[in-house]
Amino acid sequence: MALERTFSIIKPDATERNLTGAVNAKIEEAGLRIVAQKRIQMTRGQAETFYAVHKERPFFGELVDFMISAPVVVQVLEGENAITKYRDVMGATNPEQAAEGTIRKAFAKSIGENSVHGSDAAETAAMEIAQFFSGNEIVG
Ligand code: RTP
Ligand code: MG
Repeated sequence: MALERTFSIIKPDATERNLTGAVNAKIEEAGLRIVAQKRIQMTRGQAETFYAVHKERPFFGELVDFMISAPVVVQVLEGENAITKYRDVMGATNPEQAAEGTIRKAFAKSIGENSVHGSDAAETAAMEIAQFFSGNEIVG
């Protein structure tokens, strides 16, 4: 299979606890390559756009408030089957259901403050990457 790219966010609960390197170690151990990365303070507008698919959900306001509560690290990850592979490495949304060895099992605090985001499909990966990175910032 050809190389694929996915979009990742190391969320505020993880950056606040200085876990950026620990999360990146799990990403790299899984065979994914970090081909773009920057630490940013998301604006409310950026967070609302990013999670627009969830805007009717009861947790939307809480989710946006959380995503702007501290800096995040946005990333592009590259590898074979990167989208599915990263979802596997992340573990289930709710850390209580996340498998042993996954990022969320190791680090997530709750279903809301769950340490990482990863794209769920090729189309969303392309959209999410384009929201935060220009082409010349990604070096594969
Ligand atoms: P993500 O989009 O962040 O990678 O997470 P996901 O696919 O595993 O989960 P999704 O259903 O897309 O939910 C997006 C994020 O919203 C927060 N959430 N809070 N309080 C709640 O019940 C609740 N449910 C979801 C989480 O931060 C989740 O990652
Ligand atoms: Mg999702």
